[in-house]
Amino acid sequence: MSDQIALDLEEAQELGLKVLRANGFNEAHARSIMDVIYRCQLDDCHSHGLYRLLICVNTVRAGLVDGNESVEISEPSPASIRVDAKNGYSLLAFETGLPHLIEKTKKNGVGLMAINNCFHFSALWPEVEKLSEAGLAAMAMVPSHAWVAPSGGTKGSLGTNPLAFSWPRGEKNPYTFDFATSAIARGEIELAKRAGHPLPEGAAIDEHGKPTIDPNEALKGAMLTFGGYKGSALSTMIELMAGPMIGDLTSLASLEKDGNQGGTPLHGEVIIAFDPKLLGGTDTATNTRLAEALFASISEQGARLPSQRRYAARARNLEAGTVTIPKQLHEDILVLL
Ligand code: NDP
Ligand code: PYC
Repeated sequence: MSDQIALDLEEAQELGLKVLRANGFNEAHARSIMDVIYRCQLDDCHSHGLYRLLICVNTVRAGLVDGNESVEISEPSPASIRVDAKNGYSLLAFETGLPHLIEKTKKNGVGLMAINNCFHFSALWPEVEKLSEAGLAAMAMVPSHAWVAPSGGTKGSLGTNPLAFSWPRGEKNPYTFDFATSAIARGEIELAKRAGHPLPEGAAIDEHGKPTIDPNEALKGAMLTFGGYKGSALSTMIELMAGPMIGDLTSLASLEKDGNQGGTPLHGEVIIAFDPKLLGGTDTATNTRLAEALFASISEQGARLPSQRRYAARARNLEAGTVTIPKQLHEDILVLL
């Protein structure tokens, strides 16, 4: 018998909204959170899909995140906006700031949105993808909790620090990637623990600094960066850009503030958008041709573009009208109502 259950698309969204409302999130927060959780589940991004409801509820029940606070927008400079999430989840802040970021980027060629004081649990691709739907290129980055050892070290200094990038392609799906700078995301370790599966080699060390594939030992020890010192440096850049540069916390400070309560990380996020039409000069047709020739050169040799798996999963799930999750996760979600 299968240990998976298929949920109707509407049923999955309604279930998530009900859980969030029942646990003290107002309508605006619940909808902005569920929008991203649903998009992830639809694209089979399981570590940041319906599983995240458990984390959201855990964090609100611990009295950490505010599910009712409104956000506040200010304008530190002509090309930037700041959205204070006031200890709410980042997603309402992002949604509120998005039209302002698009407007500024289309006016100045470059625009920056700093989100401050936000609890953050979500994947970043839905955000950069929305900017590409508006014809813009974009990057987004966040710290998390200091679970990741720097290359050459054995203790957590860095977060799992995802970096997302998206490039608009007109009517086609954008070229988008979104990955943790740790070898795997923390969410993958949590899912491996729930499923009783081992981790891939090279993702984590135990509390004594020895390599481990046991998710329980990894959660007590430290995670490793992808690409050795290169991932370590990229991750450090993200700490600086989405931390002190926008007046917010590093992953070290976020973990310290949490004080072992097991809450979602609390810090800032930075999103930078670019308008290729304004920055690329007048020959837009050549620019588009060059970019498309690059994508074709990658695909034509059998390599895949990032997000290709996601877009295929989206098409498949939309066609079926369902998303599929483990039965145990479904039961754990129902308990939250
Ligand atoms: P993955 O390793 O699953 O994927 C990373 C990216 O690489 C995706 O865009 C993926 O596309 C692409 N990719 C994977 N395999 C290939 C391949 N063979 N060829 C070309 N491209 C490929 O992601 P992670 O586990 O590192 O991260 C998962 C999610 O976790 C991200 O969405 C991230 O934002 C989120 N996260 C959030 C954090 C937070 O603090 N908010 C912290 C850390 C992670 P595809 O999806 O199509 O496979
Ligand atoms: O999967 O590493 C992760 C993560 C951290 C915060 C949200 N997701």
